[in-house]
Amino acid sequence: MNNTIVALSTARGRAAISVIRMSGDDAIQIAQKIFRPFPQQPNMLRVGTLKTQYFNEHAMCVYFVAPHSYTGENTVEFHCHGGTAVAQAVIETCLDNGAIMAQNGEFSKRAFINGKQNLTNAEGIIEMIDAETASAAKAGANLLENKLGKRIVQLQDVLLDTVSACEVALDYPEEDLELPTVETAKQQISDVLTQLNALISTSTLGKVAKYGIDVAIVGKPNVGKSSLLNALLGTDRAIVSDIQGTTRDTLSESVNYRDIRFNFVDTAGLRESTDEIEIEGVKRAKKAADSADVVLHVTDDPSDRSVYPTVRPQIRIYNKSDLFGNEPCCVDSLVVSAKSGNVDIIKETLYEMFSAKDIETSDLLITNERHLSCMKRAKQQLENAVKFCDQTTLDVVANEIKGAWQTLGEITGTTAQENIIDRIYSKFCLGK
Ligand SMILES: Nc1nc2c(ncn2[C@@H]2O[C@H](COP(=O)(O)OP(=O)(O)OP(=O)(O)O)[C@@H](O)[C@H]2O)c(=O)[nH]1
Ligand SMILES: [Mg+2]
Repeated sequence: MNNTIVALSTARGRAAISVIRMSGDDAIQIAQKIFRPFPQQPNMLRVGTLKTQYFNEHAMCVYFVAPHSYTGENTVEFHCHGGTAVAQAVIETCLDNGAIMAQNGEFSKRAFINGKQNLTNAEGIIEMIDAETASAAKAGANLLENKLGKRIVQLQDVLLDTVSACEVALDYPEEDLELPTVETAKQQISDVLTQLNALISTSTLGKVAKYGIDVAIVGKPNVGKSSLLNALLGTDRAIVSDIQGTTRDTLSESVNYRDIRFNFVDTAGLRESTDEIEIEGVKRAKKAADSADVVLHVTDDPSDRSVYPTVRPQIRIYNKSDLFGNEPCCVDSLVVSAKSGNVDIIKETLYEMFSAKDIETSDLLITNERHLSCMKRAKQQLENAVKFCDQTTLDVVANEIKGAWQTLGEITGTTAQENIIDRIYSKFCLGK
């Protein structure tokens, strides 16, 4: 017997419509009591009246019969007028008739429990909801389509074959099966490792697709960092002045370019100072540079060949090219004029530098840290297994392979612990 849960599935606040979802054993009976005329068959919307204690809501209703629903349970959706009060009244009516409020992600968690989705599907849904660029949404859609899930199951199948072969050899040692098995095991593990490494290596691009590129703009005072930020954003975001030390705090702002998100941070001009606030500003500037994916080291002096001290990749930007005249300069750098506003060359260079174009053609990118960490752990276990093949007995090898199989299973959720599953679903919004 499963509780019947109810929640608003669309966003809160003023809107054209709101969708209220109910799922559980009694969902259809409750809906039949409050909505008339009730749809004659499942999966079809019907217009009718939903009676609340305050007013009659002219709405639409659709129901789905278990297991043919998102959650795998009996499910009902009411499509009502938008806004806060209508949805609230409809939810209250469902509660009065025996439903209980859903927790965050509870509909999806029930879908998982009923075998309607695996963890990577669920994480794909979260990524799609959170996506702010089409590339981030595409990464989520790939998860939702189970592209990663299928690849992981394939790798797990190979490992399972390997373990079974090892166990046969262990059970029948007199058959002298051990030697060929060790060689086959090694080969199979190496194949899985190659595929795992290929997947892991897509995570760099996956990060670009999901989060974008963090770019810190640093340099001496007055070189035009804030002007550059404004030009890159196409808005008058930061204060610009000819007074040195205008920018004191870091200022972050994002902009999309060719479907990639660039997260720019403007920073305080770097110089020695006795001013307490400026010292803090410079400290923050350095911190921003050290945590960025790439640093734009800005200068307005064509003879300046200095390098900003950081381990991060950097690009030297000569700004104020409108003042340079025709001096040929700076082959190794980008020459721009923030004043002219045309700074697309910076975005284009960053776009190429991070191979962002490959996102379009990519089939599957690892965008989720949990998946990446499972893969890295499985990789370690398989590398141990290969090592053990030469050093120790087959049972130790088999154990390590089983460990890797288990670790990979955490990705789709077949071997994941309850608390991991709960953590994933709690990230969902209410009503999802
Ligand atoms: N001619 C010309 N002037 C520019 C250009 N970019 C910025 N400036 C001027 O340079 C001065 C400093 O610009 P800001 O953008 O405030 O410089 P900043 O590097 O942010 O300075 P701080 O915040 O003090 O570190 C302003 O007077 C800008 O108008 C440019 O491309 N050409
Ligand atoms: Mg500034």
